[in-house]
Amino acid sequence: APAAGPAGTAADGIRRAAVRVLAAGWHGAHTVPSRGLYPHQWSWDSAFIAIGNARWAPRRARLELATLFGAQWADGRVPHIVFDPAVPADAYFPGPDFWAARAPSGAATSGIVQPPVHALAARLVHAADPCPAFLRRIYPRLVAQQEFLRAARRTPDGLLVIVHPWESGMDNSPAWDGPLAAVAAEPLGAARRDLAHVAAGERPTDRDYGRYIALARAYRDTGYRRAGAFAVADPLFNALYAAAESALAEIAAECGHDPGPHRREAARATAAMVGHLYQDGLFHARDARTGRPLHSGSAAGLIPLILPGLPPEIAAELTRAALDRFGVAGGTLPSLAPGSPGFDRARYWRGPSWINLSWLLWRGLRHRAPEAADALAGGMLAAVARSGMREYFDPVTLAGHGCHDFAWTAALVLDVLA
Ligand code: 9WN
Repeated sequence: APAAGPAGTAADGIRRAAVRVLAAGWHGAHTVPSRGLYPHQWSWDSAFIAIGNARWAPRRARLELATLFGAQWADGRVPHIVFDPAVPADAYFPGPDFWAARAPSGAATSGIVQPPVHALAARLVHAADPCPAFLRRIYPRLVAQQEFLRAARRTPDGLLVIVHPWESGMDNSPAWDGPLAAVAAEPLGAARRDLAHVAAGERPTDRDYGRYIALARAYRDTGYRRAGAFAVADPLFNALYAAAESALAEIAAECGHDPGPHRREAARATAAMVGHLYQDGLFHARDARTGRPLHSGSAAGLIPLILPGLPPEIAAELTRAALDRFGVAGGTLPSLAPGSPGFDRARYWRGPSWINLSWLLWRGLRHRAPEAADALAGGMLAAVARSGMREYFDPVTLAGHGCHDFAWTAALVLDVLA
């Protein structure tokens, strides 16, 4: 952990820096992940941001979620980007013209989703600053978000699939290399904007982008109803879906509704993951088109530790994997187990440490392996003390990578410090 400095403790300095980043990213009703690289509202970013804002500006936390759910579609889907009309259309690629989608509210949005962290966020926002009216308003929205996933994305064996790597939140994870190899890359039709902000060696490749665009176009051209040639069951996405049902059970009880159906759905989703995605001490994604497991060594496979109903023997094996294969006792969680094919300490989701994954695992380990959880908490603080609120970090040296002043990094270290 960082040492105390002359101007107060190191924790105070981190807190002040985090609040500065969140305040600078606030746009009146939502927060941008990064002012240059990601100038709109992103779905799972907003959930993490709300969790941090709840610690110092709870009204902003509630408004963040309300704004995002204000752009929810009639079918319940929460789009992964809500475009800010005040930002030039070409500031981010692919922008609103590419996605060509509108929510009933009139907001321009994308048409894909991201991991459903929002019910957990709503529960934590309420716990930090109780507001029954907020919970009552957001509850049916959160239920509709889950219903969309069940209706549109559930396979016969009870798992949810994502239809685009961007839906995983871990865009260029090596887990997707196999299924993506079957997708023909297409010309982008416009310039990548990300490379104006971040070095190419820290971002997905051009070939990745050609495939991302081909898949997004194929889905778009069916009115976002039938997906292109990519369908995978991801343990991170499925774990967050099941965790959302557990959070919804608590929210339902607070709102005077029956928590039973949510509890049962959480248990059912957990059992489906254990039955189909767990092998040799880790959860693995599965290609829903071929039925094959995708053994990549992705840290997504540890995130089911957040599930309260995980069988204890599996929780113990996963904890062992976190310690032995990912080395979390050293304080960092690499996004890919070191030594796995494709491991790269600087390139995006292929090795660097991300604060959101560390935070999720920290929560999962707190009651199971408190020493490992404390090491992760110390490691998150050490990373931002060394390099600032960067988007991701070298898991060995803690050097910063990606953009600066990244909102969920700031938000989640505030939560760790609370
Ligand atoms: C595509 C905003 C988002 C995060 C994702 C992260 C990155 C976008 C991009 O940025 O993805 O959605 O342009 O690379 O991978 O997890 O939500 O911070």
